[in-house]
Amino acid sequence: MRVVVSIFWMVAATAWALEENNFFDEHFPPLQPNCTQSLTDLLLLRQEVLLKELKQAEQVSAGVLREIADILTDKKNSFTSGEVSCPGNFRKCGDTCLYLALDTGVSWEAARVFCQGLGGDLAVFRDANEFAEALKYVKSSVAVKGTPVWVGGTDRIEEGEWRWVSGEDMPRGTPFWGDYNYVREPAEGTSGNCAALYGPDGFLIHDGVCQNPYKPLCEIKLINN
Ligand SMILES: [Ca+2]
Repeated sequence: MRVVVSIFWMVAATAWALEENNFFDEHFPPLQPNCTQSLTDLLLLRQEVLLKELKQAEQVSAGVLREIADILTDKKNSFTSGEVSCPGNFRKCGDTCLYLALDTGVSWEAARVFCQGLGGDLAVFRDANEFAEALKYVKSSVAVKGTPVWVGGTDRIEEGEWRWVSGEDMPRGTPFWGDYNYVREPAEGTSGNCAALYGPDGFLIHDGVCQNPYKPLCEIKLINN
């Protein structure tokens, strides 16, 4: 019992001594203004780290967006710059695809069916540029300069009313139509109702006999044309 009482008094005395010497305050001081400052610094540091992370994420996102933009630009360029390929034996001429079937010699109507079987029709020339591009291709393709070539024009429905197979009116005169014996074509009347590129006249257009076996000049239009 004496031992227990002694221990109690020792503990009480120690507690009183600690209180008197401000032991607790020395080891666990109250918050000071500089502590608040440290907390502010910590929050600012955290904000700075977060901002850096955001900036890195932003840079990565910007990089990905640039890649996507480059791919889309390449796709757009390949689509608009004429890299769209022509099918089979067709060759790109200006804004369209042409195929001169040199192994085929048939009537104008059979030539048209032949081209339609390839997914196109006999070639038409909406302006002088298209005509020039087609002539360049035809002249580079034929070995025999006299080879006559069918194109998609006719006045079979009404004599003298020349129309493309696309339904549009055919232009007259230069640079499309040629001359025969110093007479401007078309000049064959009802005996010549189908349009042909006539080799001896530089492949300018002449009105030919529709049953003659000429070579089909087929055309397939490009998707964006
Ligand atoms: Ca005619």
